[in-house]
Amino acid sequence: MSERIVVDPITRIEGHLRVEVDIDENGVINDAFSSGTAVRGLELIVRDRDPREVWAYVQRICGVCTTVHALASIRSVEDALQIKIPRNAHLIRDIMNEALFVHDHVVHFYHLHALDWVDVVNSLKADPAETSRIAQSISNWPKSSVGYFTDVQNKIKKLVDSGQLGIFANGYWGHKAYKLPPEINLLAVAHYLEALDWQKEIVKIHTIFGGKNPHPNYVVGGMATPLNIDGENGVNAERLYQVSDLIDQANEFVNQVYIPDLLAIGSFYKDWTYGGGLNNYLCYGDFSTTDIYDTKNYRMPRGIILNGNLNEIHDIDLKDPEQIQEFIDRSWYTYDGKKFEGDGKHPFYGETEFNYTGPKAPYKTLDTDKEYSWIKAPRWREQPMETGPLARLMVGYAAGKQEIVDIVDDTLKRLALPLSALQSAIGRTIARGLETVLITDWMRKDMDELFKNIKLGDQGTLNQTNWDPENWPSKAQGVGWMEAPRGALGHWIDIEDGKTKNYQAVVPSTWNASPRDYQKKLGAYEAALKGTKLLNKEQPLEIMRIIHSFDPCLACAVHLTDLETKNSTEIRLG
Ligand code: NFE
Ligand code: MG
Repeated sequence: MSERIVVDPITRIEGHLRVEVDIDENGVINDAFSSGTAVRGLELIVRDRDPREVWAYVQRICGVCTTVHALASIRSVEDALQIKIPRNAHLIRDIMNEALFVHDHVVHFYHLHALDWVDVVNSLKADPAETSRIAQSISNWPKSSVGYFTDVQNKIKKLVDSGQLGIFANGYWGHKAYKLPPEINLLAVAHYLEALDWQKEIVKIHTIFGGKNPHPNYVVGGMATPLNIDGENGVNAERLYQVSDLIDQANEFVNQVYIPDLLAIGSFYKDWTYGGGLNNYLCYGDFSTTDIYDTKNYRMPRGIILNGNLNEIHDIDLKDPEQIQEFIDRSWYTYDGKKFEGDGKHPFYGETEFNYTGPKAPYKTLDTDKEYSWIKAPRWREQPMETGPLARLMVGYAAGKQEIVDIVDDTLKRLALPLSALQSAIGRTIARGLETVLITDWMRKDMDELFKNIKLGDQGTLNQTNWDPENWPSKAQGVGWMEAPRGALGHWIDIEDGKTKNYQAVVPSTWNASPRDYQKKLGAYEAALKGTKLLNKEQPLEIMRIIHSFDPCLACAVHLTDLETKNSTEIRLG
């Protein structure tokens, strides 16, 4: 006997995700279905446009990863037209992406994920003096006095007494799966509030280099950043030092608040080993110390790991039609107006043709034996893949990248855990924290190099050779790849007679949230849910923990919302 549990929408994510699971009589999940319930058609909107302006449209795929689609887009055009960018532009692009990662990961940890592990209401039972003692024992962060934590606790008490929890509403407070002592809960809630303040500062790096945030300015051939070191206008010395200070502040926050909290919380959940899943990891790699085409000199190495076998790293060719393909067997699309079993398309030949065959709203459950998602199923050589922080760390570890090996080994030693423990929801969350430490450090190094170049007299940020469509070949294809906070991101462009003929984005959350394929191989979320026991099916906290550990972004995954689709916010028990 199995019972269907539906969570729709999954909250504290970007966009609309629905999860349906079947549980057995013991509450263990024996099957799972991940469904994107909104559709975007941005790939259609850019057709026939000038390839050089596509970035500004596709950047609107998402308001969370606010820069990555612009960057992947201009990289695809530069690849097609063989445009090389100046060193300063490469550095500025990387600093902006690094700033995004740090912002995104901190916001994910505190605001989108922590409350799956932290019981806000339980923090009222804490002794603020003990919280203060713990805080000072794990970090030098100055805000750690008894008075400070007492004030935070009083704020929460007022919220709870008013019956209106505001930003903390709708949590499963008191659920048996919460394991933290009240003092650690109070510490985490205090930092939840501090991180809200902190996050609005770091994005100023984007406003300085890219004019605004969200959605800063990019340009094919470099960056639209007017470096003018001694000038009154443009990005002058004062502005550059502002970026430099923000980088130092990010470094402090990550190392003195985020990481100590992560390890303190993680140490209480070491035996919560659910949520591993596929053990297939995909990383395109990024953060090159030279340029993006030099894939051997990535700080985040490129590669694929299959079935958790760290002894073998498979290479990826994004242009090989046999490797990356999107399948639509279980998704609401057609290819060439039809559906063929097992017909995958490489993104250069990809199509975005909608074909909704699901139930009419309101419905109780999706017809999960047939098509059930607006998300396609990307596969690498027909294998489903997990992408994102855990995948990057696994590939980097397997590749023997020293700084990755060191931080992973050191952390596992501190937590007294084996490497295999990382293959879990909590492991994914730890991996995200560890890469944030590395990336914050790279951001400092990249900024130092930018300063050095400028001091040597190099203020160039743009290369406009080959900018005139008159000089372009009549046909050209290019791919822009990168690592985005949630994983491997690729944009494929097909240019004909100076216009965009076809455009496809295959996005991290498309990989992770993918439905089954024709071989019935589950997507990463689906696989990660299987085998997990729900302590209370009315409050499926375990589903939130596992799905949130991937940091889903459904806006990205399905790339305009279908105004016909109304989503309800309740959890439906089928
Ligand atoms: Ni909308 Fe995104 C990231 C991209 S999602 S957040 O990171 O690309 O998968
Ligand atoms: Mg797509």
